Amino acid sequence: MFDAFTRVVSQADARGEYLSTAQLDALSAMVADSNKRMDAVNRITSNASTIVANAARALFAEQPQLINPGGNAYTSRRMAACLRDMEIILRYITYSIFTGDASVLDDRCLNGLRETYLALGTPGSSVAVGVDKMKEASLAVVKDTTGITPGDCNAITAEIASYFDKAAAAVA
Ligand code: PEB
Repeated sequence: MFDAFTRVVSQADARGEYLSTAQLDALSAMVADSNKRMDAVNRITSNASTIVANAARALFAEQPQLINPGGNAYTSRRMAACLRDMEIILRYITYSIFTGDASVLDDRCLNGLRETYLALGTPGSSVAVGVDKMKEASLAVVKDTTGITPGDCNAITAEIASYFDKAAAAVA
């Protein structure tokens, strides 16, 4: 598991080189902007259950066959498993946003997930739609300017979007 700092160190070490100016500048920019990162993690974390519930509701409204008899989220046991899966994915995405690196999401959540869904007969493409809905909801809470000093959040929101896209692509 890497974060943005250890990843750069690992890459430099693999080449036997000192950290480059470009690497130091990039990390320095990341530190300078870290309040945005912390705010984003905090906002998504504090709204996690709403984000998951609304995304699931929207997914089932679009794909009602999932909750009809015989569907992949039919019975409360499967519904609970589905909501839990979405919550797990969102949690690992918040870790990646915090560390500025996708490896925790890759290694501990997405690795083998496609195969797990195949084995379970759970439609990965539907999970991907759920993840996409969590992305929209999460970006909406992150971009909400109520009660904050407005600033340029394009870099952090693009990075956040990339973690959701990675999770959706891993199971689609
Ligand atoms: C992944 N999900 C399920 C299982 C596992 C995961 C390992 C099998 C064991 C169990 O049922 O608990 N676990 C999950 C995960 C990690 C992990 C992400 C990462 C670390 O350890 N059903 C739907 C929707 C979708 C869904 C499309 C969006 O209709 C999910 C939610 N996952 C779903 C369902 C099951 C499941 C299990 C319904 C139960 C499948 C079944 O038993 O039939």
